[in-house]
Order: sequence, then structure tokens, then C-alpha cells
Amino acid sequence: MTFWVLLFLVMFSCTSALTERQFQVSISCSKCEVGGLTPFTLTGNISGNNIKPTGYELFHGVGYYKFYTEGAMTYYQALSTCKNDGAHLAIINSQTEEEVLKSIYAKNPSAKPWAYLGFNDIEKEGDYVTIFGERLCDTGFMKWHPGKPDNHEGNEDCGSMFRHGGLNDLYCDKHGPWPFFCEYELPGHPSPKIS
Ligand SMILES: [Ca+2]
Ligand SMILES: [Ca+2]
Ligand SMILES: [Ca+2]
Repeated sequence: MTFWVLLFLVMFSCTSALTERQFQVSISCSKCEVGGLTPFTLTGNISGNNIKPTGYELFHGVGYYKFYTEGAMTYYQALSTCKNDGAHLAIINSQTEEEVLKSIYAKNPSAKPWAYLGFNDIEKEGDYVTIFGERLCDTGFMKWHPGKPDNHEGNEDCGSMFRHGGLNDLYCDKHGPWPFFCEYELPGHPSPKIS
């Protein structure tokens, strides 16, 4: 019996993605000669890095994030920017994820102190839901900054976080631009569709 393993790298350009992907391919080949016949068996597996939008930073076990420090004039512009990246306006689902966003914020000290996140109470005052329609209390993280939400000037319906942590309600289309976080889900955690 002859057995050998081939390892090689395949560079593959994917037409639906802007980035080139690198795969590692492991192929096992075996054959044996029986009665003048040579059955041939080829098995293999392929693994590759995940496609992620350009400029997103990976935090293992949490997600990919991009911080738009220059901001957007409105919440809706922030939403569409993330969506155009193939991502979504970030939603904090754990204390760990909040720590990640705070760590990114800390690296950008000149950014304004509030950044949009993917939740709001646009439909009904005080009824906070994510951009996917999930109740904020079901996301796994609903730690408001002390004194928030305050619906300042009766006009704050869009979600945000403080630089040093904690959620805040913020204007959707006033006093901008406001920074914002986009999130790209890890493999196995596909982003829900925005209805
Ligand atoms: Ca998240
Ligand atoms: Ca409000
Ligand atoms: Ca507020």
C-alpha cells in the first residue's frame, strides 16, 4: 500500500469577495493492488480563513469590529455604513464584548465620548430593541451608564455607549457626527437579517 500526504497552499480569488483568501488543503491518497486492479482512494479536507470586511479587527471568541472614529451625522448613516461593509452596527452581548469595545475606544482618545450601537427606542419611547428587533434586555448586556437613559431634550432615541463603558441613549440625527462601531459576527454566528 502506498500512502502519502500532500500539503499545499492554494491561492483562490473569490468573485464575491474583495479580498483574496488563502486555504490550506490536506489530501490523503491511498491505493492498493488487488488481483491486478488498483482501487484509488482520495480523501481530503479544506480549511480557510474567514472572509471579513477590510479594516476589521478580530477579537478571538468575540467578533470582528471596526471603529469609525470620524463618525456619521446620523444613526441611519452609521447603519448603512456597517451594512455596506457586510457587517452591522455593533450590539453588545456580553461584558466581554463591552470590554473589547472599550479597549478599542481607549486606542482612539480623540474620538467623541459616545459611539452609536445597534439598538434604539425609535418605535416606542423607552422600549429598547436592537436593529434585529430583539429586546435589549434579551441581548445579554443591558448595563446602562448611571443616570441613563435620560431621553435628553425628549429627543434621544438611538443607542450608544460611553467611552468608559455603559449604555446611553443619544440623538439619532443631531449634534453629530458621532463615532460608531460596526460588528462582523464570527463564523458560526451569522448575522441576523435586518428586516
Ligand atoms: Ca455582538
Ligand atoms: Ca428615547
Ligand atoms: Ca442620553
